Amino acid sequence: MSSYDPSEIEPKWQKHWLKQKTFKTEKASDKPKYYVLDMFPYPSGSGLHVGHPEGYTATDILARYKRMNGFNVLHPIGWDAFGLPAEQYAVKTGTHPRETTEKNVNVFREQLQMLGFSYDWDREVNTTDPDYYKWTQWIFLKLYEKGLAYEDEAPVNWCPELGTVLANEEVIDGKSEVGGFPVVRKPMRQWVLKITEYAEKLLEGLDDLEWPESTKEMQRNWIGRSIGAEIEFQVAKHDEQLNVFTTRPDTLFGATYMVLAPEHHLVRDITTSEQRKDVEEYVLKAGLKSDLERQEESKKKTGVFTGAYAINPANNQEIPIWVADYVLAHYGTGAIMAVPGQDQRDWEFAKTFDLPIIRTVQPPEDFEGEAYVGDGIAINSDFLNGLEITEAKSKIIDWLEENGVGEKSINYKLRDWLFSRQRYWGEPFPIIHVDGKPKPLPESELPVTLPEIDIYQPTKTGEPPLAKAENWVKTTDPETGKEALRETNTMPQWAGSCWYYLRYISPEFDGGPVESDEEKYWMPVDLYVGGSEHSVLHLLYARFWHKVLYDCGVVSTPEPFQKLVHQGMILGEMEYTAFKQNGSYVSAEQAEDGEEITRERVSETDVEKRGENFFLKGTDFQVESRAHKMSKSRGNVINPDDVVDQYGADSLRLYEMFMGPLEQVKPWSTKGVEGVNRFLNRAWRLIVGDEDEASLLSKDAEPNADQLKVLHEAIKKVTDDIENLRFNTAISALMIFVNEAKQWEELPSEIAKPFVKLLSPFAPHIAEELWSYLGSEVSSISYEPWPELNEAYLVEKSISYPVQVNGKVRANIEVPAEKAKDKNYVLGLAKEQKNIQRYLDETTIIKEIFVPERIINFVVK
Ligand code: ANZ
Repeated sequence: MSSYDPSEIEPKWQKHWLKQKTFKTEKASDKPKYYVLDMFPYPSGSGLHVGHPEGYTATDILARYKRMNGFNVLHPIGWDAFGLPAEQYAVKTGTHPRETTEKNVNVFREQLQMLGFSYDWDREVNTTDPDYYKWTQWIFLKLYEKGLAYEDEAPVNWCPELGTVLANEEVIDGKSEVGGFPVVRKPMRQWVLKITEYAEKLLEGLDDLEWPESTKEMQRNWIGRSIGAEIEFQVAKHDEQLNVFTTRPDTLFGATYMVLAPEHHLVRDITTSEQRKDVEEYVLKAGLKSDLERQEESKKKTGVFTGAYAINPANNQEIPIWVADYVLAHYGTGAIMAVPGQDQRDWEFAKTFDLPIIRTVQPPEDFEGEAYVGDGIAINSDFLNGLEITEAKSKIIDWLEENGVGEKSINYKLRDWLFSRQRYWGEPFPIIHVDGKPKPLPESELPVTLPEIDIYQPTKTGEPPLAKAENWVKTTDPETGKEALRETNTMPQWAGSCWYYLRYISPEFDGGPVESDEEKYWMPVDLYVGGSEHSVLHLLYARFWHKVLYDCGVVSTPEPFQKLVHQGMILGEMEYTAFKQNGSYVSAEQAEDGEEITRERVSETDVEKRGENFFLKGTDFQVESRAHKMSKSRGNVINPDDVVDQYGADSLRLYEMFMGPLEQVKPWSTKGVEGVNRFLNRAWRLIVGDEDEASLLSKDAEPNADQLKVLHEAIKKVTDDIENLRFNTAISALMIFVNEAKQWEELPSEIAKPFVKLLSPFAPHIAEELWSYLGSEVSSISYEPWPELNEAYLVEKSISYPVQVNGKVRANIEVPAEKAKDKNYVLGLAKEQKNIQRYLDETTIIKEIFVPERIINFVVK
């Protein structure tokens, strides 16, 4: 028989699956459903990287496993294809982003098919397809109808280099997340989505989701709910009130000054003429900084006095009002009461400007810090004195409410979502402007398709590229026939990925984004796998849209993704460094304080692992081991195509699942790929054989108890492990099976078949080939029933012990499994054997050696 050749069998089965539409998903039925979803890729120009197949193999294993367990499985894929790179490429080369996108999609599709993923290719979606974005626009109209989309002239994050506005989430340390270009604040007319209206629902919904706790926590922090109070301060000698939001109303007696954000509307009204010049200068400078810069903790506090005073409602004292940029315009009320005794930022500010500090919570005796933020008893606080913080809080809130100078209040850090971009390659808004006012287009006008243009570059003024498509921009209001202008902003890339999981359910449906009966059957997504970089943005935006669609009656579940798992990043190969001192090797640690140290890169084959550490082979010299992120500049990028060429797709799939727990960050290892490839070869030889090794397969042999036990142990472990997404240990169990089976005289078909089924979700090509070799009548293993566990076979009935006298085996005894570790019982039984008694008679036993479940040895004189 010929040996295992993935390059022959893999393309063969891939063609077969496509032609037979093996993985075509049935519509809603009586069968139980399982919806397993991948985060769809952005089809970049550089093709698939090894991180993609990690999550995609995990979901594919589940999809295949569930099909074999009788589930109707929805396992789709598509393309998140709007986005900046295709547009930047268009700016450079003039190639239409549509062309670039189509080309890249074709490459991605071929690569995914080459890996044998069991997607239903008839359900492929592409966010840039007008038949798709028609419904993205339709959802926007729903948001608009519900008052959740509005235009706002607001200071935005403007990135001159990219020529676009960015969402707060897309700005990191004052630079664009993509490209790292400087971002400045600039007022512009923008579309904004009122995600804040859903803050509470987005928080509550998290509780029942099976998501990583860390991801839920990130969303909670992002939403940032704080409970506190709003308090009114009268501005002295003015008819104005100053409202502040505070989470610590209990510290009101310690408020020694007030701070306004530079953008606060009162700044202009209350600043005295003596202070005017300084204040105006300060406000101007602050406007150029991003929120992040303004809040940097290490930063020295800056500020300026307005000349005005406020009256503390608790004790009627006048306290100065300052302007400082550590107070943000759009959080709370954009103004604070400053309590330097209890707040570190206020403490630093008070120290810088020599403002009074009053402690209102008693710090512990040994406290040496500055502001005291811990628990304690209220002091210097009149009627609050002696109360714990929580008691003091509710007492002062009651007092504020009774006196009409404040009330309990909840604040969220979450801001409304800036939803427009000055780009070409995005969804056009279904909006026209008539007499300068925005007006939604009727549904019958959808989709509003992107016009053809020649120049994709946004202008330096921030006017979007679409503004250049004059014939497109100028239109008429379909309802009144009046002249109108189209909206020229486009939606951000997040839009298409907010609802794509719904489109897969009924990709052809033309009566709405999703067909209702199908939606009721398939939703929610049972398992969603994707990178943790999406913990907040995509996963929060999608939940927001889903909740709006739920409130509109379009979907039937309040949450889209029931269970979520993040695959861990795959790093480059581990790099090893040995250390030399004066020309000879030393351990990495010894090298630290010595002189004349040189470092030497050594290869994986020159090191060995002991415990958690690596050593130069055969020595005690420890080497330093480190794995880095894959990057072009480091030259450690592994291309999945190369791995498939050399070892086959099944080896790549198996290896990525065998590397370690799915969620862990782990380094690539070529040796590891070779290892799983050897395993597949062994499995092949076991069943099919090759020139060097005969097959052990026997069509008529009856399985014996031992073989059944080995098989059912594998069934138990693999099944359990797949259910719990522990793919690495499932693969170990398959390896153990093969190693055991290799020692048998023959391999009964009735054992080989279930084994091949267990292997099939992991390595589907070789499994199909072996399945047909084993004489199957069906065209694919994909719908064969998953092997059923029979616990009865797992029970160990008896254990046999060789019994030695002075190291020579003189007898064998069978011990009931439940007594096999009972030393006295086993030794007693051994001594009763006639053949053993012969050797023990008339001599003395010096020593009895008992290795549980292994061996017995009597040492005699
Ligand atoms: C007085 C006080 C005393 C405060 C104290 C804290 C500690 P979170 O938990 O983030 O909601 N604050 C309110 N609005 C602000 C703004 N626009 N910019 C910067 N800081 C602002 O924090 C709420 C607290 O942050 C509020 O409670 C306020 O300071 C400050 F011992 O008021 B606190």
